[in-house]
Amino acid sequence: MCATKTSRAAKAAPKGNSEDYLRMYRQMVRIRTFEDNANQLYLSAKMPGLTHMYSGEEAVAVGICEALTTEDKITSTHRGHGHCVAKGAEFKEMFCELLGKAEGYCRGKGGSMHIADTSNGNLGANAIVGGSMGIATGAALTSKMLGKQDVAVCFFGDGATAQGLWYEVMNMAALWKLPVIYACENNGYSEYTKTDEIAAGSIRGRAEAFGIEAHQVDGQDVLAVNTLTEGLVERARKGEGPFFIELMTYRYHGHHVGDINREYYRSKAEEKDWKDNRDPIIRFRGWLVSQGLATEAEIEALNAEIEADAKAAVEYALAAAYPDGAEVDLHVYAPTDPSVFRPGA
Ligand SMILES: Cc1ncc(C[n+]2csc(CCOP(=O)(O)OP(=O)(O)O)c2C)c(N)n1
Ligand SMILES: [Mg+2]
Repeated sequence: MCATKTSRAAKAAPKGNSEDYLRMYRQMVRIRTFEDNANQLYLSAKMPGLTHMYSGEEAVAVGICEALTTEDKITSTHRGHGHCVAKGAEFKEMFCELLGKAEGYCRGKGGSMHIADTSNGNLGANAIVGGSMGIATGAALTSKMLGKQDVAVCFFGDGATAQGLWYEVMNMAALWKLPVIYACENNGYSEYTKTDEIAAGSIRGRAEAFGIEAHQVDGQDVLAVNTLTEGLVERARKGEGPFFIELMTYRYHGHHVGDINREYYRSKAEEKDWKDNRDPIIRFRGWLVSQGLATEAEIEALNAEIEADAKAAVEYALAAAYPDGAEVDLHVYAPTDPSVFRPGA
């Protein structure tokens, strides 16, 4: 089951009913379940290449994407499965993409680090750290030039703030008041290095230097993330953007699935503390039950249903066909007809 798709009209209904909360829980569990199954595929040597797990950061993607409509755009990172699921993607097409199968979102030619789902406004993951900053800013410029009210959210990590591109696009976005939200997932690490050891000053301060309103939020609290983002998205639609959000979060796995011996750069005690005391799914599950919005039995049933969906999608993807070798160049290069780049031409 995927999240209910929302048009802008439907989104006008205020948040706060049990359906919204349960959908957020479902989406976070779908991300965690997807990642657990993807990790298994890697460990059993059924998936080509490496992949970067989003487990632990679910409240960031879900809290933000739940504030967006299908027409709003996102750009994603090398750790992009969570963004893709949260923006409305289906397990089957995602697993097919990870396995290089023809029914994948990019016909198996993108893989984990380039997965895109333009039908849901996901302009794609990017293996180039910070590479999607220009794309999101361009999407926001397009929205403004076409007189639309679509917002673009740019997901990136703390390490990506070292990229010069961010400073170029923030300057442009601030000058032209573009409807873009820069969402920095600060998980404390850039590959195997603590961010504190490589980043001078505060990350928020860098956005503020361009006159951009900057916020920090607990990225393990889906409701806090969602409430903040809802407000900023509405203001961005009115031309009050751009905005910056620093989301304090943590990745549970290594930098990538092959990074299993991590003690030389972070302790097991630190990992345990985040998992035991700040897990976004456990926290939200407890809140749902305490508010009488779901029983433990209903939550267990939902978890089991999602697990079954994932297993079925994995089986489907494993059996699915690879793209035809004759199509190796198809859908890889941009169209050469320049008129496709001119709106209205
Ligand atoms: C331009 C570029 N430089 C370096 C790399 C190698 N690299 C891949 S991920 C990564 C760290 C990214 O850290 P962060 O932005 O914090 O994201 P996280 O992995 O923590 O989600 C680096 C340096 C790359 N892929 N692209
Ligand atoms: Mg990081």
